[in-house]
Formats: sequence, structure tokens, C-alpha cells
Amino acid sequence: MDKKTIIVTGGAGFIGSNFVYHMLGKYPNYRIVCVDCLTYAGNLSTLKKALENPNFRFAKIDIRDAEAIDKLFAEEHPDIVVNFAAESHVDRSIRDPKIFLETNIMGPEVLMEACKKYNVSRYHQVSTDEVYGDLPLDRPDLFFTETTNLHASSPYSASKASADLVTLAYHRTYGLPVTISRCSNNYGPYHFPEKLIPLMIINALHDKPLPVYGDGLNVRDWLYVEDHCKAIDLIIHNGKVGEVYNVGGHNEMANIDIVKLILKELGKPESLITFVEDRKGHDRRYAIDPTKIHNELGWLPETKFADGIVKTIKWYLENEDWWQEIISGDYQNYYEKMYGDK
Ligand code: NAD
Ligand code: TDX
Repeated sequence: MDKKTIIVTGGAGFIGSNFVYHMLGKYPNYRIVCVDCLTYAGNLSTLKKALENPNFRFAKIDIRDAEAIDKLFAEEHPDIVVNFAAESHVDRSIRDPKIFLETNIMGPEVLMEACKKYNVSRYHQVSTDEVYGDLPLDRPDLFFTETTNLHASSPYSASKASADLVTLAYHRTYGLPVTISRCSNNYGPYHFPEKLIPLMIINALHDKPLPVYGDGLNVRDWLYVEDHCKAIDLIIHNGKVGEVYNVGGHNEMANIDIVKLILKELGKPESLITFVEDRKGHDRRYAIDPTKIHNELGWLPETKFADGIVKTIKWYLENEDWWQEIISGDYQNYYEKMYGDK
């Protein structure tokens, strides 16, 4: 198998770290270089096992820092760059949009400039289904395809949609070999506890109220994180340059049903559920049509939600050290600010 150097940005976060482990496990000849500036969402303890692998390097760099990125590219001469680095939480983007625009739009620009200069053979932008806006609850026949118009609702999704446009412009204008994936909601190990599934697991374990926004009927299309990693692996190796691929597993669920399932698995009462004020501009339903990636690259999700959620809950039960460290630190202040008055 060929030797390749792959730069994975945001590799200390949820999906990026799962991708690092997927690639180190599957490609023993590859060098994986993780670039991450370790924001509140990045955690070096997540990469503890990777750091013991001689094929792995960690570089603490902000993707907006063009000089540091240039220096790293000069040292590593990467074949492929996969950009996971982003501000990723919708609620935080509603409170403070600026950092979202700076990281999620300007970061990719810095990375693509370096890719252009060092003739990188693939820049992959990890995007999201949220760039399409939302679908109505009463039209279950509608799905997002790659040609659905961009129609972002939150500052987070607007910044991701902007990055997609800039990425496609680098392809058209400079011939940069890019690909984009737009995936639905992920769940699994190392998911930061501010997001729905880990937050509900951890609150339930502490017998704390489970804050459900609005009527709890908003629908998300959940995919086990390993299936997303496998899709990106296929796209960077076999995907067509200049193309966008939707990734999703046809697993739509209402938030309230997810919350009830978690309570049932943990043997906790539904009386813990507390309906709180809705998220501003809250998208109603996301649903991905993954026909293109299935037909062109043979991708299909492998983990059923019923199995994935049990595996995920088990992971949180067995890895309390990982999340205790997070919830006992700065995150506590965020939780108070976010939910204190709800
Ligand atoms: P995350 O918040 O868990 O991790 C983001 C990582 O990026 C962190 O390690 C953080 O330290 C790092 N980072 C942030 N700003 C940086 C900067 N300026 N320079 C370097 N590193 C920086 O996010 P996630 O949920 O793993 O999402 C990863 C990517 O996947 C994001 O681009 C997100 O938009 C996309 N995505 C996420 C989901 C999901 O369900 N979580 C679904 C579809 C797409
Ligand atoms: O406390 C909560 N209560 C609640 O009802 C939280 C944190 C969330 N919710 C609802 C809002 C959403 O309808 O649960 C749903 C899921 O919320 P999040 O976990 O915040 O995810 P979402 O807003 O759907 O965005 C996620 O998927 C797409 C990721 O965070 C994004 O980075 C990704 O692009």
C-alpha cells in the first residue's frame, strides 16, 4: 500500500479523533498529522492512544494562523488534508457568532492557500447537512440531495455553507482538487457533553433535569460516527474531485424519542424530562438522501441506531474519567449561562 501523509485538522474533537483512530488502524503505512489548537472542544486526552503511535504527530496550531500552517506544510508535504476543525455548536453560534465566521470560513481559506502552494492532491472539507436549512415535519417524502439549495438558518450553519462555497470556488478558479461531504448528526465516543445525546446521558446519570427544547418534536437524522469516518475515507481515496457527497443513514428520530430511549436504557424516570425555551431559529427536520455516495462509492451505514446508542451509552459509562474532567472545568460555567435561566 502507498505511503501517504494526511493532515487531519480538528483531530482532538469528536469526529476528528474518531477519524484519526480509524485511519491509524486501517492504514499502517500512513502518517497522520493532527492539527488542533485545543479550544474548549479539543481534548488531548482523547488522543492519548494515538500519541503512542509512531505514525502519529500532534501539532498545536490554529488553522487561522497562516504562518504556522505554512511551516507545517513545508515540513510535512501532505498528500491529503481533511478539515474537521470548526466551531461546531449551534447554541454557541447564536450567543456569539463572530468566532464561527472567523474559524469556519477563514480557517479553510488559510488551509486551501497552503494546499495550493504545496500542490496537495486533495483538500477535503467536512461540512454538514445543516447548510441546506430544514424540512417541514409534514413532508416526510422530502430529503436533502446534493443539489438542494443552500439555505442555512444559524450563524453556525451559515458559516459552514460559506466555507462550502469558498471550497468550490478554489476548485473552479484555481483547479484545487477538493471534495466536500455533508453529513447528518453524528453520535458515538468522545462526543462533547454540550450536544444532545451525551448531555442527556450525563444528566440522567446525575438525576438532573433533561432540558428538551420547544416541543421536542424536531427531527435529526443520526449516524454512528464510525460510519461517517468510513465515508470520508472512501471520498478522499475514490471520490471525484470537485464533487459534494451527502452522508446519512436514513435514521430520522424526534429529539423526545431519543431522550426517552436514553432514560429507558439507563433505568431512569421520564419525570426527569423538562421542556425548556426553544432554540432561536430551531431547524425542524433534517433528512439526507445518500443515494449518490451509495451508487458512486458503495458506501452504506453499518451500525444500526438501536446498537449504536447502546454502544455509546456503554462508552460513557466506561469512560467517566474523560467526561468528568470536562464537566468539572470551564464547561460548568457554560452550562450555567446556557441553562441557568431556562
Ligand atoms: P468538535 O467541536 O467536537 O471538534 C472541533 C475541533 O476543532 C476541536 O478539537 C477544536 O479544538 C478544533 N478547533 C476549533 N477551532 C480551531 C482552530 N481555529 N484551529 C484548530 N483547531 C480548531 O466538532 P465535531 O462535532 O467533531 O465536528 C467536526 C466537523 O464535522 C466540524 O467541521 C463540523 O461542522 C462537522 N460536522 C459535525 C457533525 C456532528 O454531528 N457533530 C455533523 C456533520 C458535520
Ligand atoms: O439541551 C439540548 N436540548 C435539546 O432539545 C440540546 C443541546 C439540544 N437539543 C435539541 C436541538 C436539536 O434539535 O437536540 C437536537 C440536537 O442538538 P445538537 O446536539 O446541538 O445538534 P444539532 O444542532 O442538530 O447540530 C449537530 O449536527 C449537525 C452538530 O452539533 C453540528 O456540528 C452538525 O453540523
